[in-house]
Amino acid sequence: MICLVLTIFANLFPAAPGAAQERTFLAVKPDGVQRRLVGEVVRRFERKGFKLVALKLVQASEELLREHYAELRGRPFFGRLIEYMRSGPVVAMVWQGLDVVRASRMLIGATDPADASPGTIRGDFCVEVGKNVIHGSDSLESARQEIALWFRADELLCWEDSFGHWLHE
Ligand code: IDP
Ligand code: MG
Repeated sequence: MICLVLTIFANLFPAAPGAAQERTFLAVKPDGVQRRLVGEVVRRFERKGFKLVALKLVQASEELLREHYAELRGRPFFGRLIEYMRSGPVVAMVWQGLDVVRASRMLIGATDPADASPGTIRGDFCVEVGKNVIHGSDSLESARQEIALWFRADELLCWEDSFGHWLHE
C-alpha cells in the first residue's frame, strides 16, 4: 500500500527526490557469471546512482528464454543464443532510476562488443556478439514485459532510498 502511494506520488511529481522513475531488466549472462563479472556489473550500476530492486541467480529454462527472445525467433543464431543462455546460471536483476532504460543501454554498450566503446561493459569485458556478458531491456515496454517474465511482483522490493537527495535536484 505504501509502495502504491509512493508510486502515485512519484508519477505526479517526477522530479521529487526518491521518485519511483522507471525500471529496467538486466541479466548477467552465463559467461559473465562464469567469468566472475557479477560484482563488476553491479558496481557499475550502483556507482551510477541506480537503485537495485530485485536480484536472483537463475538457471533459466528453454521455455523462459524462448519467450524472452521471442522477437529474434526467425534469426539464424536463435538456437545458439538459447543454448548460450542455458549454458549456466544468469543473474537476473531489476534496477530503478531516472531514464534507467536508456542509460543502461549506454553503460552496457553496443550489441557487438567489437562496436562497443571502451568504458562500456561490453567494450571492456568481451570480444564476440555471441558471448556479450550482459542483457539490458531496450525500451520501457520491453522492460515491463521482461520484468514480468522473470520476476513475481513480490520479488520487487520497495525500499526507502536515503540516497536520492544527493542525486536529484
Ligand atoms: P541486445 O542484447 O544488445 O539487445 P539483440 O539484437 O536484442 O541485442 O540480440 C540479443 C542477443 O542475441 C545479443 O545480446 C547477443 O547475445 C545475441 N546476438 C545478436 N546478434 C547476434 C549475432 O549476429 N550472432 C550471434 N548472436 C547474436
Ligand atoms: Mg535486445
